[in-house]
Amino acid sequence: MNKYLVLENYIGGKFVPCSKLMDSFNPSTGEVYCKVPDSGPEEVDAAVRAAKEAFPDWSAKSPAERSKVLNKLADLIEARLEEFVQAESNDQGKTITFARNVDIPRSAYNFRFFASSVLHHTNDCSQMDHMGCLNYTVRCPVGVAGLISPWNLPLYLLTWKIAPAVAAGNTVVAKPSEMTSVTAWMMCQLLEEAGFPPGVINIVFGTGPRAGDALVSHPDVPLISFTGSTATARLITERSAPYCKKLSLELGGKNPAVIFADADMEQCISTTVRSSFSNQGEICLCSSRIFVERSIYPEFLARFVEAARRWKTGVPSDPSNDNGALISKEHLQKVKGYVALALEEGAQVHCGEGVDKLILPQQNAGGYFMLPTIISGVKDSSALMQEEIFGPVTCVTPFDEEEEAISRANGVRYGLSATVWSRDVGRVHRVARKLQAGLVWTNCWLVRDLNLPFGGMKNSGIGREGGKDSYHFFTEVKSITIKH
Ligand code: TXE
Repeated sequence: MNKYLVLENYIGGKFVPCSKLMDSFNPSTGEVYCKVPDSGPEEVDAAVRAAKEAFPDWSAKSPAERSKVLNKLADLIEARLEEFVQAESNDQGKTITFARNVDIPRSAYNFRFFASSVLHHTNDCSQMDHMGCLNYTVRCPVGVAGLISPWNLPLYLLTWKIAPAVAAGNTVVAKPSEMTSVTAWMMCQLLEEAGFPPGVINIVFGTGPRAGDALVSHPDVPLISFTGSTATARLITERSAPYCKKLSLELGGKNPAVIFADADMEQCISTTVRSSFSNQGEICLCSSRIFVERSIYPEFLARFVEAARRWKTGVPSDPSNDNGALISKEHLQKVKGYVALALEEGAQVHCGEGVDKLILPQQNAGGYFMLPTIISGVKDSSALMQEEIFGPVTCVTPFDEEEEAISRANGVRYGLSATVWSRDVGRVHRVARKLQAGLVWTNCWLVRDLNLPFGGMKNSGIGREGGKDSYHFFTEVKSITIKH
């Protein structure tokens, strides 16, 4: 018997072994957790052919028929919730609690939500001035959708793409991150029982430069939905340009929290700790630049540091821990590198890395852990304030005027999300409208409704996902005119 899980691609309704395998690690121990196919153009091509073959029948089904299958898959994921939770935590390093409360229930809910929302879209119909003509629109699925997802919320972000794509009648070839493939593979084991015909959902495992690139540059994949880094999005844009593919790009962020003196301090601090450090800071929506009005700055900083120290980091399987391990050794080094840079630049590290000590059990000594770290005294032009760190590191800085805070908050190339804290209703509306971000939360963070548009401005992406927006992305509109 194998010591590790050995994953296989899922193509045309069958598990297909891959001749080349690579190691994937358990971030909390640093040990190999599973072997993942290192697929290339050949495997991707086989998956695209299967998806192409399945498209005519799947797209001809009524939304209600497709919806039934999606709902059944949600039931099956929920029935095996604990197995998925354990696997996601082992594979990604996140706490069992986060996987149990967020990743897996929301993955199942993605199928339920899009199973329902696809039943409620309507089309337009217009009486035209011209020669008594009538126009109506229809929306058609696009074909084979290429879906590429990252490692921070593995099954959740993968199903956030698969569910709307197949609900709208497309067939898919999906490539999860090579670092977190296990829950996608587990989901493949449920597809037949859920009622998905072979070829509707195909999953090919592998790296970005091989499997990902083969998918992006495949001529029979007219649409790519990608979540990941801005650098990779640039490559994807270039590689898909010769085929004029439809692209949706959900990228990184450098999200500001703007905190005014009249904010509810208690609520603001507990939420900002959560928004800065949840899931080890490995969420594209995490706050990483905290602008605080000068009159409350000393008090805020002291209480924020105190609260961050209470945010418990440790073994992911311990439900009392708030944070687990970061995704990889390389990523941990990169994140720690930013703290070293802060010290070189003369900034002050208040807690976490280099200040506090993390004690771990012997078997986790090789894991990729890091404590929540708060830094002040950083210039806005520093890499710490400009680049996405994607770890448990956040910078705090004072401001004097509302306009100053807005302009500094907007002074980065990203524009994904922002939070604004104030009891002044006029101010929160005013500031929210001026912030360059696709999502603004006032006096809260990460309150989500899947109907609402999700996505970023500037270098944080192109397009929006969620309810109607996902439906529009995964379909083409056709305008039909009839002379009567
Ligand atoms: O992302 P990549 P990485 C940010 C975050 C993080 C940084 C790097 O700042 O530190 O990106 O992470 C696939 N063609 N985010 O290197 O490489 C890859 O296999 C096609 C923000 O892991 O963008 C994986 O499936 N595909 C973010 C996916 O792209 C390619 C979440 C994302 O990997 C490819 C993750 C290629 N040439 C990282 N190269 C967010 N917005 O939530 C890679 N991939």
